[in-house]
Amino acid sequence: MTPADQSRIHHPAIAGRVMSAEEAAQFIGPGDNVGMSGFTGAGYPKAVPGALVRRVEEASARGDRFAVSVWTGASTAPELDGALAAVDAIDLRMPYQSDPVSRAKINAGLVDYLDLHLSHVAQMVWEGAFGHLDVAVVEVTGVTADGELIPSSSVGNNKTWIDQADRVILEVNSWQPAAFEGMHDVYYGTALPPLRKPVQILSASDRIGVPYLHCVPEKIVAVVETNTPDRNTVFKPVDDTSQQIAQHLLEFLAYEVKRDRLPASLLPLQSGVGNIANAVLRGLDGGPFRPLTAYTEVIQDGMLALLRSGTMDTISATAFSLSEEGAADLHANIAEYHDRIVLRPQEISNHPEVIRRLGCLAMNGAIEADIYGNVNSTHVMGSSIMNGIGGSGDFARNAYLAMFLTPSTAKDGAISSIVPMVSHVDHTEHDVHVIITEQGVADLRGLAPRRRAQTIIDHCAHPDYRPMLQDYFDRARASSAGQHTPHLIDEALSWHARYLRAGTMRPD
Ligand code: 0RQ
Repeated sequence: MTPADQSRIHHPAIAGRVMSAEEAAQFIGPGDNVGMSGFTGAGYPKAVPGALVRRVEEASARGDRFAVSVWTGASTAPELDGALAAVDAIDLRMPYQSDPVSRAKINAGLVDYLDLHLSHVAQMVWEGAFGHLDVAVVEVTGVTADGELIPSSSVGNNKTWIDQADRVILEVNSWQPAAFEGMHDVYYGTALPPLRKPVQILSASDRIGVPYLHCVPEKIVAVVETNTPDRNTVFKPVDDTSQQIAQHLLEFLAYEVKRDRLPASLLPLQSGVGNIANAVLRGLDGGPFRPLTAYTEVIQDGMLALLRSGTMDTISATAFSLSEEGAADLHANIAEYHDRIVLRPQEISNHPEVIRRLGCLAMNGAIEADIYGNVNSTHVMGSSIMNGIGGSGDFARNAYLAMFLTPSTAKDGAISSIVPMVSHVDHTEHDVHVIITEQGVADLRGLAPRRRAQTIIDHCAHPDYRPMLQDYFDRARASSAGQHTPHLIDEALSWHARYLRAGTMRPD
């Protein structure tokens, strides 16, 4: 617990509600809808979820079931998602998760999961689509003397949780830098139609809100002090495949600049998280495109490095997702970063209107793509969820250029990521402009379906699978009933069926 003289809570009435996590967890009851902070492992509550797990275990020892619905910004950490899922304390989870324990429970049919566009969540909660929010559990960096809440390393849906919940539990985490104050931009001008007004963001650096979350002090039933790091994002070393994908993307962007289809400083970047995104960001550092900006969801290490080197000017996002070294760099050099980073609520960081206006260049991962350009980002073999659509749909559907990046094979080559027909569709052929694998780039703009198919087979498929895809496409063209998007419908998903049966899509 933070010593009193270093307390981050400067409002006397709110300071009077400091208590243990165990006491705070008593404000959460079975069947409650609980809105928790947290986005890609940043700014999630660190103490109350563990105390809730202990309550659930006690209830279970008495033979009682204790489960809640957990609503967040996006993914959290093992001590929240994993720990609650492990004791079967989650009835319904939304809008995004990436935890292995939680994933297993969802895929076993034990947890209902709503996999939502992240920009949609707040408005659906405001309109009451998921019922009433009982409790908010929100990590903040501090509380000002006026009772304003200084947000933490993610904003996510916190404004909505605090506004909508009957009861608010705060976790005040003194591990987060006090100097975060002033970095956030919380926009309170949102409304449901027909009262909605334009969101006046004309560049990534624009601030249209206030740096604090508002909450009437009477709603704050408990405050728990913590001093606990965010989950560290562990990056695998950039491998050859990621590097090749990054290289193809950078060459493609250079070509677009050369053709005067993009400005030399590009357009605001949106980047998903992970190994490939990291390789792309690294490749941009010190390169010819500058000064870059980002209008994105998540700031990972590679983006901080771009700010530090001066390659990038400003980043607008809703959360950090940093490694231990990245967080140490942010904390040590916060003064330098402070005015060049804006963290916003996710309904604004992912707002379709703003993404379309700014002309974002969206770069997201894919599980598989089909020869006509439909992309599956979420499901393995049609039925099992991996993570969720997250913000990829918000950006892809509205981006100036929607690019999807994936290795051409998965599971040591047993699976081709390019298939005749995706087993699940997240991004339709209408929303996908460019597909990039380590084999090359398929620029689908201006191509009718049959030309798209040939381009994807030629440029993106792995050589081991290219002849199989060509054979499928040739036979479909020869015998399909319709020649606009030729398919052999009874064979289209046979590759997936074969993997499920034989453990490989490869021919005998
Ligand atoms: O599984 O670890 O069990 O082997 O999928 O694949 O190659 O490590 O790639 O971590 O970049 O994830 C689409 C899932 C890619 C991610 C996806 C298996 C593969 C591995 C992960 P294992 P990789 P990545 C910003 C935007 C949606 C959300 C989004 C994602 C695992 O990018 O969740 O974009 N995107 N958000 O083996 C079967 C295939 C497969 C496959 C990969 N074809 N068939 N399994 N895998 N391809 C962030 C937010 O919105 C919060």
